[in-house]
Amino acid sequence: LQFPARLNCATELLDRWVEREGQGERLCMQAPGLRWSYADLQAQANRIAHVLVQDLGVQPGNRVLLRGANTPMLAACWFAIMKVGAIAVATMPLLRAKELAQVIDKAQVSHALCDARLAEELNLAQAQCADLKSVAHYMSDAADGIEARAAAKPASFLNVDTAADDCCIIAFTSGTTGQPKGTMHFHRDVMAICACWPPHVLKPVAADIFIGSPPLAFTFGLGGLVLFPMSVGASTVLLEKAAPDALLAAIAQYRATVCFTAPTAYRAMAAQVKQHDLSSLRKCVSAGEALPAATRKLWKDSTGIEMIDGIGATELLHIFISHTEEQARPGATGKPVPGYQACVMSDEGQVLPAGQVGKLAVKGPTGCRYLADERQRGYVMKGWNLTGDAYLIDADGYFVYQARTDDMIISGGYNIAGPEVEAALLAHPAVAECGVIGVADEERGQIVKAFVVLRPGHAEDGAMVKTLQDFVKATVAPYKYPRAIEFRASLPRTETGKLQRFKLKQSM
Ligand code: 3UK
Repeated sequence: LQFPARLNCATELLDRWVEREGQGERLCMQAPGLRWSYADLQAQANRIAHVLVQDLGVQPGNRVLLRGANTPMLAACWFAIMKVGAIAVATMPLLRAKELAQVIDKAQVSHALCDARLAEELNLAQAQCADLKSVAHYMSDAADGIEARAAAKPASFLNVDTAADDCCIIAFTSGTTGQPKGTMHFHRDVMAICACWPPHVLKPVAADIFIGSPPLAFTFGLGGLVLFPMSVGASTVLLEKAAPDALLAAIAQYRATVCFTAPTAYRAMAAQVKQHDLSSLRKCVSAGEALPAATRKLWKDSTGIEMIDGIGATELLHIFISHTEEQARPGATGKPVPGYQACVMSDEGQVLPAGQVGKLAVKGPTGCRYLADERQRGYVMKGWNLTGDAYLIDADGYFVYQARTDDMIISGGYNIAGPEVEAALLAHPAVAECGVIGVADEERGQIVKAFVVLRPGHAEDGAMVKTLQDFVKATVAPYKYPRAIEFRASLPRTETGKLQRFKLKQSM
């Protein structure tokens, strides 16, 4: 992949369609009650860029925090930040003041653009943060709100002439343990992810209508719901609320063709597809955590669609191992995305042969650059990014996910991957969701314990425990069966749909 030395991703993803391709009138973004063409988004981003420079004093290289649910205004603010050569620090809508303050301090955020409806926690954070000079609000009818200021500005803006390797994104990992880590990405990284996975795996076309649930502060959402559709001149639907039922209704309403969400959401949606017209849907992408074979099958049986699984990471910006629908192999994540290389390594850094479980190592046009964090040394070794996942490669070169390396369960001398036991449990019709962890045991070191959410109409009793244990023993090696099963009404998950195993462990 070659990029010119000077590159601004807003020029390539947004202005290009209006100025070079003469496609300004094409539909770009929709939300309830709103339809923006590429020209509309460009004009809005340009006006906000003027607000940033003239009213707020943002300079190239400044870090600008974004806070808001998925909306076209959030996307317009993101492009405005790119246009002025600043760095977008997008944050999850549910973050509280303390977490926002950590992000502001760590990333040395000087300015913030915030959905007025989420102002409170950021105000509390600002009171503790000396770096943060100004907070401006959008979705507000105040006279000093972003919309009012923007309306008074010209609709054209000359983008700052950034270098391809100027930083433009600081994305924070969710940080299940310890302080959240900021990862830096350049303008060329943004263009690199658009050039790798979409054309080789997703194969979107300009007529596609993208939709999904991941927040734009999660790079899965930024890529899937903004960058990828715009890289081919397609359109996107941005939903503030995208719980499974709302997402299904929106797919039908907007006649969406490409959906991005997490495995658990597909599982929940599969149970309700009958109530909705999903005939427009063409491609369904699953990422964030492993896609169990049972969930893939459930979705295929209920919609006829073969899902596209892909593993990505904030550190690598987007998906690096995946597969097309034709190459789908239940239980496997796929093969390295063209442009990326991947292998499985021993703890000593030796490349392991097929069939052996080890550490996933990835190399490609994007990679990890932690912002001032000593954990960089643990993540990147000799140019290989170590994602913290245990994988094996099967005889046909497919990468098969095992577990997060620190989640491997060691019981009676056996290594057991919790997700494999979860996948076995999820194949049982009574199981809605489950999570498997290792819990300390005097005799075996650890034992396998499953937390199970049952579908309505099933009894949480000893007979069900026995049924599920026997069911698992019938499909995986018997030593992996969950010796303990606890029923729960729900499981702890992050805003990105990931099971929080550490919370299950803490609850013991
Ligand atoms: C896990 C998966 C198995 C894996 C992400 C797509 O999830 C994303 O980024 P995060 O930084 O987490 C990274 C970690 O999540 N994971 C993600 N996808 C899969 N495990 N199968 C999968 N398909 O442990 C990985 O190391 O939150 C996903 C695009 C962009 C992203 N940032």
